Amino acid sequence: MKSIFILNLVLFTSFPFYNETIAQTTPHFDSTYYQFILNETTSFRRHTSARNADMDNDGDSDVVVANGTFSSAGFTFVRNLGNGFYSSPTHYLASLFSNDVAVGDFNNDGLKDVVVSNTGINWEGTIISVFLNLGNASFGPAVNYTVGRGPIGVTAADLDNDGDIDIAVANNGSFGNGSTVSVLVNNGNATFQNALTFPGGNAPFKIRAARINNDNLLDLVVANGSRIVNILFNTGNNNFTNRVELISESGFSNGLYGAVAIDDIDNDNDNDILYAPGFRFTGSSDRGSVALFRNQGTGTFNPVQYLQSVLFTLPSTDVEVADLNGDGWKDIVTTSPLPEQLMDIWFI
Ligand SMILES: [Ca+2]
Ligand SMILES: [Ca+2]
Ligand SMILES: [Ca+2]
Ligand SMILES: [Ca+2]
Repeated sequence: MKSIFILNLVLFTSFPFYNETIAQTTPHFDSTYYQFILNETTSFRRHTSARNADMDNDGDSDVVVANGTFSSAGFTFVRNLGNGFYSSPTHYLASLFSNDVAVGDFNNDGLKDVVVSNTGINWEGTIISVFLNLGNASFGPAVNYTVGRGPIGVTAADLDNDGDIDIAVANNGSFGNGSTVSVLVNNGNATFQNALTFPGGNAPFKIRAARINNDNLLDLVVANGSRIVNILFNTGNNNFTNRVELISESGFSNGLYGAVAIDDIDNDNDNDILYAPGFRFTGSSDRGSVALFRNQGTGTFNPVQYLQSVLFTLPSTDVEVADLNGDGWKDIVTTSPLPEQLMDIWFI
C-alpha cells in the first residue's frame, strides 16, 4: 500500500445543499453552498443516510435522503435538473422515524425504487417500507414488510443470484438487545417473501452486501456499535448463518450508528472492509478514525489497522471509498460527529 497523506477539507462547494424556500438563481458551484430544508414540519429531525442515484433515468445523479423525524418519516427526493440545478424536495411518508435508505430496481422495470428502514424513536419499529418508482420522478405509497425489531441499516442487492434485487436489514433490537439481520427475498415483481432472520452480532447499525470470500455469492457485512464488524457469509439457499466477527480491539469505545464501506483498498483483487465505529458520548482514547480490515482473499483478514486523522478527536461516524484523484488507488472519506470536523479525505 502506498503511504498515506491526509488532507482535511470542508467541502461545502461540492455537496448540493439548497434552501427550498429561496429561489435558486445560479448553479450551485457558483456559490459557497446552498441548503435544502428537508423537513419543515417538525421541530425534531435527523438525517442519517442519503444516497446518490439516477432515479429518473436522465443520466445524472439525484438524491434520496432518509427522514428521521417524528412527523414525516420516510424519504425525501431531490431531483437533479441538470446544469447544477435541483428540484424542490418532495417527501414520501412512512410510519416511523427512518434511519437508512437504499435504492434498487425491485420490479425490474428499469426504474430504481426506494426502501427505508422504520426504526422508531425507541427502536419500536418492526417494518421496512418499499416505494416503487412510478416514472416521471414520482414514487408510489409505502408498501410495508415486517422485519426484526428496531430496523436501522438497509441494503439492496441480488443476494440469491436470481437476477432480482433482494433486501437485507440490520435490526438493532431493543437498545441493542435481541439484534438480528433480516433477509427479504424478492419474488421478482417487488413483492418479497417473509423475512428470514439471522443473528447479526450485538447492536448492528449499517449493513452492506459485497463479495467477501471467493465464491460468487454476495455476503453481508454489518457495522456493529460495539467495535465489531460482523460478516454473514452467504452459503447459498438464502442461508447467512455462517458468521464471523472482526474486532477492532480496544481502539474504539462502543459507539452508535457504526458504518462500513467495502472496496478493494489495496488493489489485490479482493474486497476489504473499512469500519467507522460511529458517534459516542465520552472518552478520548481512540486510536484512529476508521479501522481497516484487509482481506487475505478468502474472507479471512489481516490484523486490524487504524487510519488516524490528525484532526479528528473522535472516531468517525461514516466512511465511503472512491478514487478521488484518479491515481488508481481508492481514497477514503470519513465524517466526524463534531461540527468543526466536517469531512476528512484520505488519499491512499
Ligand atoms: Ca437523474
Ligand atoms: Ca423499479
Ligand atoms: Ca434475488
Ligand atoms: Ca483487497
